[in-house]
Amino acid sequence: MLQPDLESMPRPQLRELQADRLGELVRYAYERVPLYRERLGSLHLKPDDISDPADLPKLPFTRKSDLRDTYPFGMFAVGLGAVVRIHASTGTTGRPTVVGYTRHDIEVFATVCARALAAAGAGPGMILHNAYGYGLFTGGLGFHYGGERLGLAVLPVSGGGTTRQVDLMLDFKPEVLACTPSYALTLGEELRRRGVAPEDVPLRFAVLGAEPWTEAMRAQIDRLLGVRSTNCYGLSEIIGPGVAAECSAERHGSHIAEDHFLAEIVDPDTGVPLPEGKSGVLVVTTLTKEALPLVRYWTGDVTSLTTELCSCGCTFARMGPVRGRTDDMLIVRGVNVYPTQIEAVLGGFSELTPNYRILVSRSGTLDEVRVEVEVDQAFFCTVTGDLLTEEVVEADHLLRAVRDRTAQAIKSAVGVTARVRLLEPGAVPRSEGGKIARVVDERRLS
Ligand code: DLL
Repeated sequence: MLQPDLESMPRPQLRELQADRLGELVRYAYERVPLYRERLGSLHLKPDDISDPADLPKLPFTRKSDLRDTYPFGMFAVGLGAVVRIHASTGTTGRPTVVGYTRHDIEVFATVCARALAAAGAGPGMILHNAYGYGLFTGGLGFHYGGERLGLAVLPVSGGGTTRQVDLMLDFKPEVLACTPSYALTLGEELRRRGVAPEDVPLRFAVLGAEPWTEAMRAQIDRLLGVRSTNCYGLSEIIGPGVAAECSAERHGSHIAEDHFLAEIVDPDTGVPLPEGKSGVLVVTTLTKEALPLVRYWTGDVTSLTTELCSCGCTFARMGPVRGRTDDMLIVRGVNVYPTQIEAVLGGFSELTPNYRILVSRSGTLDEVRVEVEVDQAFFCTVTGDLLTEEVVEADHLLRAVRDRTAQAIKSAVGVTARVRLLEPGAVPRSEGGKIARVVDERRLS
C-alpha cells in the first residue's frame, strides 16, 4: 500500500472524513460553479443541507451533457490561472468532454495512480513500461505521474508501434506494464510470435484498464505475458485512472479511493440508490477536486459495491467489474446485451481466443447478430491450417461442433440468437494501443 494510514482507515473514521469533505465540497461547488448554484437554488437547498453522504439523494445527478452544454470550461470552479493541465475525451458523438486540474488535483491524480501500481505489486527499483496513450487521454500522463510518485523508473512508450515496444521490453526488462487489456493481448501475441516463452518475459505485473475485460481475457494475458494482472478503473470526468484499482492479493473487485471519491450505486431507470451488492449505475462525487468538482456524476458504468473486508488490509469499498457503460449496451430484438456477456461465453471455450467482434445489422425489421471469433492457434493447426471460410468450417465436424456449441451457449447465456463465424488466428483487427472497438452496429450507420 502507498498510504496505509489512509487506505486501511477503519470505516467509521473514513465515513467521518467523507462527511466532512462532502460538506466542504458542496459549499465550494455552490459558491464557484453557476450550474450547482442554480440546481441547489431551484430545489431551495443550501450547501449546509448536504453534510452527510446520506443527504446526497436530495441532489440531482450531474451528467456528461452538463459538461457538454458548458463546453469547454463552464463547469471549472477556478480561473485558468489556477489550472495546470487540461485533458479531453473525444467520444464518438458531439463535443469532447473537457476536464481541468489544479496543481493539487495533479497531486491527487498521481497519488491514486501510484496506489493502483502499489496495489498491483509494483515498487521502487522497478521499470514501468507505460503503453497507455499520452496526450489528451488521461491514461498515459496519469500512470506517468503515478509511476514517478511511487518511485518507479517510467518508460513513456505510449501506444502503438508494437514491434518496437517488444524490443524495448526485451532490452530494458521492465517488471511493470500499464496499458489497456486489449493492447496487453496484442503485446503478448507479438512476444509469442517471436517465440519468447512467458517465463522469459521480464514483466511481473500489469495494471490494465480503460475498457471492459473478462476473467477469460485476464487468464490469457497472464499466460502470454507471465504476469499477475490487475484492473484499474477510472474516467476523465472524475480524474482519470486511479478512481478504483484491484489489489493483487485478491483480484476480486477494485478498491475505490474513497478518501477522494464517494461512490453510490443507483437504479439505471429510477435513479434511486440501491443497497450494497445490487448491480446498478455507478455515481461518483469528487471529495477533493479543485478545478472540476462534480456532485453525483452519472458515470453510466454498471457495477456493484461491497464493503466486505479484503485480505489485503485495504478498507476501501470494492466495485465489481464494469460490464460497460449503459451506452455500450446493445438492444437486440428487445434484449439488453453487453459485449462483455458474449466475451465471457467465448472465454469458456478452449478452442477460441479473446479476439472477437460483434456485428449487429438489421434485415427488414429484424435485428441480426453475428459474432466473429478467432480460433486458438493450436486448435487451428490440428483441424486445418487453411483459411476458415464458411465452407471449410461446414465441412469439418470439429469446427462445426465448436461453432454450433458457441452459438448455443450465447443463446442460453445472453438470450439472443447469434450467427457465429469462426476465423483463423490473426483475422480480427488488434488494439494498436488504445481502447478497442468490439462492436460494429451497422444499424447506427444507416
Ligand atoms: O479510460 C481512464 C482510464 C485510463 C482508466 C487508464 C483506466 C486506465 P475515459 O477515456 O474517460 O477514461 O473513459 C472512461 O472507460 O466510464 C468506463 O466505461 C471505461 N473504463 C475505464 N476503466 C475501465 C475498467 C479512462 N477498468 C470510461 N473496466 C469509463 C471497464 C472501464 N471499463
